[in-house]
Amino acid sequence: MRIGITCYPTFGGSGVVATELGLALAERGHCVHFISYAVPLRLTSIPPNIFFHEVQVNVYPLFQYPSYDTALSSKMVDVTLHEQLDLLHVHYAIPHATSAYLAKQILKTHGKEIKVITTLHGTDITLIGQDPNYIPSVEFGIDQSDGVTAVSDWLRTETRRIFTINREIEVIHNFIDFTRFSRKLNPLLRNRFAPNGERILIHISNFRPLKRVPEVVQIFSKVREKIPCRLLLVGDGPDRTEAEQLCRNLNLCSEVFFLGKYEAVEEILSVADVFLMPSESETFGLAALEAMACGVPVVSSDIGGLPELNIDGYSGYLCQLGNIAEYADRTLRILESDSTLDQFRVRAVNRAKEFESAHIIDKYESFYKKVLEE
Ligand code: GMT
Repeated sequence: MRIGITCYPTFGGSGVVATELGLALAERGHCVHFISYAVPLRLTSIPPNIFFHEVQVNVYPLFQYPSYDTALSSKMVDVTLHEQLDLLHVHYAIPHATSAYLAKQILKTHGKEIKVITTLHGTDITLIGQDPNYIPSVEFGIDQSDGVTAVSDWLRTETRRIFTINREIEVIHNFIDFTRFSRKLNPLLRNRFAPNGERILIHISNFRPLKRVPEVVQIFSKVREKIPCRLLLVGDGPDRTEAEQLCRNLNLCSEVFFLGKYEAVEEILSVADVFLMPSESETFGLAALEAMACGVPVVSSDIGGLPELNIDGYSGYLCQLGNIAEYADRTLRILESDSTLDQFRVRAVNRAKEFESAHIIDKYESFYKKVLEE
């Protein structure tokens, strides 16, 4: 198949999933053309069968808001015609679904039929998608797609609750590549953070308010009252300053490490003992899946799609949103002994294996075939 993939190229779950999917499809012999405003971050090389097309936005002085959506549609038309694409797969509905719809209509005037698939990831439905300024366009873009997928059962239900969508929504969960994500412990690195055998808690995100990073610090503060431990905070974003300030107020600066946008995520996960994810919204929780694949049990909130991934008392624990005492208690349960921690580690990996990439890529491939045949 010849597939166009559009996604946000920055750090963020939807871009990661789109890029890993494109790479896996290319390995299976499909021809994949990424269409976005920059090369996706996880596309660190351009292997065979992968191509990139940059969307150029004209910053004409009349435009207070340069129209990315229009430029994206035009690029989709151009690439589809010249590369003879069979389908456009857009990740994150806003504005990609409506741009793809427009491209499809333009292509009809050129005598070219193209199928459009939209994958819903998260805040495109749960947050920004619910802004009344966007709802009609988002709803239309999704409904006019030839195929729609969502990354969890919860997101499918939520999409149906918020929007009037007539189209079927297929659930295809996030996936994990075990050739990259598995526990490869670097004792020197672990020693750097925890030289006296302290336990290591970790959190990785883009530090947006919905990730509740200050709460991660509060949970850590409670856990360290009971056992010696350290906290690694990986990523960056709007709430970093507040989290840093909290560490200063609580006198935790020598025990909390802000590592910024650390690229070798699997390396840093491999030194950790518990992954904290107290998010107030999470449609699946790709970062938690990456942690589990590296043998790190997850203590997460019980909201959104997280219960479809993290099994309470097995791969980690699910806690009530905002209940800091409960998060701390569950973290301590996992860390109560080496043997308990080891059990959780093994079970976290076992659970992650259910989302192994080959199996999920099969699902995308079958879905593509089904949509193309309709
Ligand atoms: O909000 C983010 O963390 C980024 C966002 C995105 O769409 O880029 O991530 C969402 O998509 C991921 C991949 O499908 C999911 O694993 C995340 O749970 C989801 N994030 C949220 O729902 C907050």
